[in-house]
Amino acid sequence: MSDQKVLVAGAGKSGIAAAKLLLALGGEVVLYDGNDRIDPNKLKARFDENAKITVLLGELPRTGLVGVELAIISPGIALDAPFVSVLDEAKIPIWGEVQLAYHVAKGKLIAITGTNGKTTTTALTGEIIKAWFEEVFVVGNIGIPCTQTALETTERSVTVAEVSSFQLETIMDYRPDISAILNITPDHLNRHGTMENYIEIKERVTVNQTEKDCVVLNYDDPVLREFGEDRGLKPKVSFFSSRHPLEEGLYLDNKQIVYAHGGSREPVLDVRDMQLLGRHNYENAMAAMAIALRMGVPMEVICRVVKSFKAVEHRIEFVLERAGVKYYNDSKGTNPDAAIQAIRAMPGPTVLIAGGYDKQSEYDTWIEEFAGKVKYLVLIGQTRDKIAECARAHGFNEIMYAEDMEEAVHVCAAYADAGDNVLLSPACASWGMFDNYEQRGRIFKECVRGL
Ligand code: UMA
Repeated sequence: MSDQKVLVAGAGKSGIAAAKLLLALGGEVVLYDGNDRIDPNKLKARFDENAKITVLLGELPRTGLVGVELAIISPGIALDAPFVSVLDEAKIPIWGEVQLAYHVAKGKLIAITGTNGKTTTTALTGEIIKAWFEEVFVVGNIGIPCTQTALETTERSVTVAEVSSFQLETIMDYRPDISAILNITPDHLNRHGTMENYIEIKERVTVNQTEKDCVVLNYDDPVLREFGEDRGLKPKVSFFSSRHPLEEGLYLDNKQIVYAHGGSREPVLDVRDMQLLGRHNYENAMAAMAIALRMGVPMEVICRVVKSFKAVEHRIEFVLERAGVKYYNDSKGTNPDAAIQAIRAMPGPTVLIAGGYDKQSEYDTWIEEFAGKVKYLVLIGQTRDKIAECARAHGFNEIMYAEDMEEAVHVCAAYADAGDNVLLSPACASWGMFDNYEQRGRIFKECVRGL
């Protein structure tokens, strides 16, 4: 990549990390962002004074592409963004930021995707791998761009990456040694168009894998079961299941995780010894265990880490108890399916804060989960009216509106009785009111602590 002039699109975390990587490799960077309100001087100040970097903001002028040989695109940018057709016309190849990292990084790669649970599974897998290997990087959609650590990796490294559908859209020869697809339920359909397209993009994590590689799949997900049973699939398949005993793989039998292997069935872990709660988390744990087994980590090391692992921030995270009311932050519940898991995990009556950016999701199955659990629904954000209308259509009328998070938390505190739970689990993305789900979760926690 040395001496190449590369356009990096998007000046968020991924774009900055990709630009720094390209500069370190001796390239020249044109850093482009569609947001013309960004201060170009502040952006430039994030790089060395003499760095070979040009910043372009707003509409991309064709002249900005002179000499550009490659474009690296940030995950948040859809391929139908207007400037992408300019790149296509100029026949400039487009790689995702994750593909660039793959091109540069060394060592083993584990790539974890799925609609829900991938952050928890990535964090847990990272902990298990760290207990057995010396050089481990935990990166990707979890919050650290893959390009940020790519140059630090060596042949001895293991990179555990959470990869989103946004990131998989623009891979080229990306080939993880082990991939995992945890589940596929509707999400991001505003970007990917159809469910078929979304499924194809998720399954793309395996597209370059060979017989030497492995894919870990959820047997209970009909799409993934069929995918894993397809004889045309090249990587070896490891299934896990929380609903069916398996001949080979990890499955849940009542409270025991059982490892079925070569004709034997060995109970290896009692889920009551785990800190993580809920069936979805037992599935995440089994996926992480299957990955670690493929990496050669001994079962006793795996189980020790799984037992001690606590929930990640923003995923059904207990915040505090005040006046007998327990507050939980599930800001990572950014789609209805994830939000269903959070409602199911609540120990009793719940006042729920939801709403946000409209990803064209359907809310019916999520609202059906309210019965006997959700006492009041406090709505924020762009989707307020759509959710309220859907809730009323399902006979749920205990709905209140709040203008911001602070008001929402105060309404919850006023309406919750001792013994109730207050849960932020929006079923929507954060955009429009917040920069990202992390900021939304942190603001929620600040408001709760300020009560
Ligand atoms: N931008 C444009 N044109 C566009 C869209 C965006 O120029 O059409 C610019 C924006 O003005 C902004 C920049 O692109 O300056 C933002 O880039 P980005 O959205 O790719 O965000 P990053 O900061 O690089 O963060 C990304 C991931 N964000 C998204 O996928 C939206 C982060 O995942 C990830 O943690 C980070 O890379 C490191 O890998 C967040 C996310 O919401 C958590 N992911 C989705 C999810 O989990 O559901 C997929």
